[in-house]
Amino acid sequence: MLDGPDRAKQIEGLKRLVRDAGRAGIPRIGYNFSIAGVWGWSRGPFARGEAMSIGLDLAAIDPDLPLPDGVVWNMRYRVGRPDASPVTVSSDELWQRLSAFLREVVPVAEESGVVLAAHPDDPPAEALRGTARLVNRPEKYDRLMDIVDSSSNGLELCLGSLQEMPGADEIYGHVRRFARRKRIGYIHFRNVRGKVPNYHETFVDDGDIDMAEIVRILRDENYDGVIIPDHTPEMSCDAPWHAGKAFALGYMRALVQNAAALGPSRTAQAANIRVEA
Ligand SMILES: [Mn+2]
Repeated sequence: MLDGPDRAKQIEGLKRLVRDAGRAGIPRIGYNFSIAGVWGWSRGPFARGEAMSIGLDLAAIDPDLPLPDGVVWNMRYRVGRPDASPVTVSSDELWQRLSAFLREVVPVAEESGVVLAAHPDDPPAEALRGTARLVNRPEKYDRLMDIVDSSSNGLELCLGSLQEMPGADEIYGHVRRFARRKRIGYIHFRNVRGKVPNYHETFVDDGDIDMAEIVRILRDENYDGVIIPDHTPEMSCDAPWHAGKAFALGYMRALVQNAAALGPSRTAQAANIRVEA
C-alpha cells in the first residue's frame, strides 16, 4: 500500500499467503486496501434503546489529522522518525498501487482456488488523514472488478459501508449488479442510518436498508455465498457484544430461511442492468 522499498518482498509474502490459504481449503480472503483504515468513528448511545453503537460525524473531527509516521491502518509497522513529513497519497496513486497488487496477486489466487474479497472504505469519506480513499462510491467497486476480470477478483460486500456512501441512489441496484456479476466473495450484513458525512450504525432491522429486500435480491440472483454479521450495536447485559451479534445472526437466519416466502422483490423493475461481457 505504501509502495516502499520492501514492496517486492511483501508481494511475494502475500502470494505465499494466498497459496497457503488455497492448500488449507480457505476459499476467500477479505482485505481492505486502505492506508488510513477504519478511523474517525465515535461511540455513543446511537442505536435503538440507546444501545451503544458507532457513528461518524465528519464535522466533529479533523479528517485531515496527519497519520503518525510509521503507522498504516491504525497499526505501527516501524518506529516513527521525529522529523518525517506526513504521508499523503492521491487517488490516482492509490488506484495505481491497487492495480499493481491485483495484477500480481489475482493470478495466484486463481491458481489457488481462492477469491480475494475487497472491503470498501469504512468510513467511505473522500479522503482521510491526507490519504485518498479507494472504494468510497458504489461505481468504484466496478472499477476495481474491471482491473482484473477474474472470478478471483471479488468483493467483501459490506452493505453498511455501501449504504453510507454519499449520493441519492439506492443500494439495491448496486447489490443486484454485483450479485449478477458473480463477484461477491461474501457479505457483511449490517445496517446504518444516514450517510457520509453523518451516520450511525443501527441494529440490523432498524436502519435505512430494507434487509428483506437485500435477501430477495440475493435469492433472485442465485447468490450462493456466505452472509455474515458485521459490527452490531451492543446490548445492555453482561455480554453486550455477543448479544448484539446473536440478535443479528437470528434475524439474518430468519430472513434466509424464509427467503422464498418474502414475496417478489420490490426493486426488480429497476433490475434491467447491463453487465459487460
Ligand atoms: Mn464491513
